[in-house]
Order: sequence, then C-alpha cells, then structure tokens
Amino acid sequence: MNDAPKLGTLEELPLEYRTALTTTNLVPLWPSLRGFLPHGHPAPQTVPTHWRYSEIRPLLLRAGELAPIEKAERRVLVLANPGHGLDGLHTTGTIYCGMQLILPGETAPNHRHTPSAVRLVVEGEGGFTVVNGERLPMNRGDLILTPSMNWHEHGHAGSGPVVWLDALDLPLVFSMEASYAIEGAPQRVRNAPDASATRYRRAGLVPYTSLDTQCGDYPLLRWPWHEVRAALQALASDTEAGQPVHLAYVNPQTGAECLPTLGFSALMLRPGEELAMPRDSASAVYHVVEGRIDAQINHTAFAAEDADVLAAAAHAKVRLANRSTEKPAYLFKIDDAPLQRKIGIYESFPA
Ligand code: 1HN
Repeated sequence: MNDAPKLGTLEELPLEYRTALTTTNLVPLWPSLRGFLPHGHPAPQTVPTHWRYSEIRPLLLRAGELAPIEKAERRVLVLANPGHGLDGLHTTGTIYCGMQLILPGETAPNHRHTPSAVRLVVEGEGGFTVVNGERLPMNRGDLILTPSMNWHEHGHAGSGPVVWLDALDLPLVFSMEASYAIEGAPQRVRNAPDASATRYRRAGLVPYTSLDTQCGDYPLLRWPWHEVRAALQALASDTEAGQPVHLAYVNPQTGAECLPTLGFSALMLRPGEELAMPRDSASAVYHVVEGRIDAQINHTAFAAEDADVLAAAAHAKVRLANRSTEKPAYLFKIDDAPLQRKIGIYESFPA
C-alpha cells in the first residue's frame, strides 16, 4: 500500500527551527513516522540467515584454545543477524542465539540473570547444567530451561567437546534496560535424577500433591530428546501428509508455554515431505536436530544440515522440505509468540 500521502521530511524544516528543537531535546514525529509504523505490514531488520555448524564448529573449537573458561565465563560464538549489525547480539529482533563450548573438566560459573535462557544440546557427552540445585544431564537434542533469575552453572564430566545452542530473550530484556546478572557461589547439587525422570515421567500425569500445593513456575527444566523424538514419530503416524507434525514444549502443570517470552517446539518432516509453515507475526529460529533440509525464507533458499541454524523475521514465509526420501528430519523451533500473545499482537495468516 503505497498510496499513503508522503509525509514531510526533516530537511524541509528551517535549520534554525531544527536547531531549536534539538537543543530542547525535541524531535518532530512526522519525518520518521512511517519508519516506526510502516503501512500494511512490518519492515523487519532481521534478514533470513543461515549459520552452518560445519563453519561454526572449527571456530568454536579454536575459541577453546584462545579463550580459557576463566577469561570467558561463557565461551560462546553469537549467531548475529547481519540485519541488526553484528554487535547487537540479535539473531532475530527478540531472540539471541549462540553456540557454547565447554571442554572436559571445565565449569562455567554459577550466576543468575533477568533474561531467560534455554539450551539445546548439539554434540558431546558428559555435559550438565545445574539449575537451582537440580543436576540436568545434557545429551544431544535435550532441551534445558534456565528461566529468569534461576541460578545456573555448567560443567563437563566426560571427554571431548560439548556444544550446545543457547537461546535467550536478551534483546527484549536489554531493550527494557532491565538486563543484569548476579554471580553466586557454586550450588549445592542434589544428587538425584531430574524431574523428567521422576516427577514428570509422562504427559497427563503430575504428582498428586501438586494439585493443591504451589509447585513453582517451572516444575520441569529438561525435556530429553529421545522422548521428544518418539512423541513426534507417534504423532506422525496419525497426522495427514501435508499437515505439520509439530509438538510444543509446555509446562506440565499448566499446559502453558514453558517460558513467558519465548516458545519452543519440535517438528518432524517425514521422508520427502515439504511443508509450508503457517505464516504468523512471530519471529523464529530453526535448528536442525537431525537431517538435511531445504528451507525457503521469503525469497531466500538455504540447504541446511545437522546442527545448522536459520533465522526468520516476524511475518516471514517459511517453507521446509526434507531432502531425504528415506529418513525423517527433525527441527527445533524457537519463536517469540508467547510474548506476542500476552501483549495481544500475535497474528497468524492464511497460507
Ligand atoms: C548466559 O548466562 C549463558 O549461562 C549463555 O550459559 C549465554 C548470553 C548472554 C547473556 C547471558 C549461560 C549468555 C548468557
């Protein structure tokens, strides 16, 4: 829709008037109104971007040599969307992602902060995160939550590198000027299996006492990949071709999305399957857990493989196709739909 009247520019205003405004900390709205409020649809800065794990991995391992953990605290390479400028730490407008490396015997010290995080384990064995004293093993594909202001520290008791994808609502919290961290002493670790193996073993069953006691906002902090994968396969057996085989990670006590800001979900593409994702107002990051995928984000095509990451802006058209005609492919998706829903701006559009 370009039939809107053209608004006046800054240059049209007398210099003396502009100077008077500037010295008074005033700015005329009309020259920048369209920029802040485009007509018809948003004009995201986020550009469709593909990060290849085959390119990240050697650079991350090099960081293992160049940046001792004591000097880095968190040894991370940020997946910076070039549309936001590389220093802004944006993967999309609201989502921060990075790939983190921890080497055998290292610990990433205990802290807590206002932004919320999740980790999706990419490679290696023996890594673990401790959240509020609960020891959460990190196996490939596992999802681990570290919600806002929950103590967390990472360790590695195995051999070989351990790598995971971090996703945080950092751009949001930072834009609120509310981003900060507190350092803490190492946690006292409860030597017991985490809640995914004890209190929340199966969908539809919760501890009886949780029915009339408060169990906290985050009863479950870990979703083991082998269970998510099996659930996707079961859902696929009862989902028509062309319909997404798509599961959301939710709070087992409330059924709500597991974090207030970001949403997490897992997708399975059956052999040879091609899927047009329902277009919506949320921005998203896709991570290939297993398989080879052709992705189209608006007008850009990407060939993504195991552990690669893709960024799609709000309102983007996304098509995904499994390149294999024999094996299923699996994707992990992060989006900002939960926050959009809460503030009443979430929209989904017909295909
Ligand atoms: C953070 O605390 C972690 O705990 C990783 O592993 C990445 C990026 C920005 C701010 C805090 C972690 C982070 C982070």
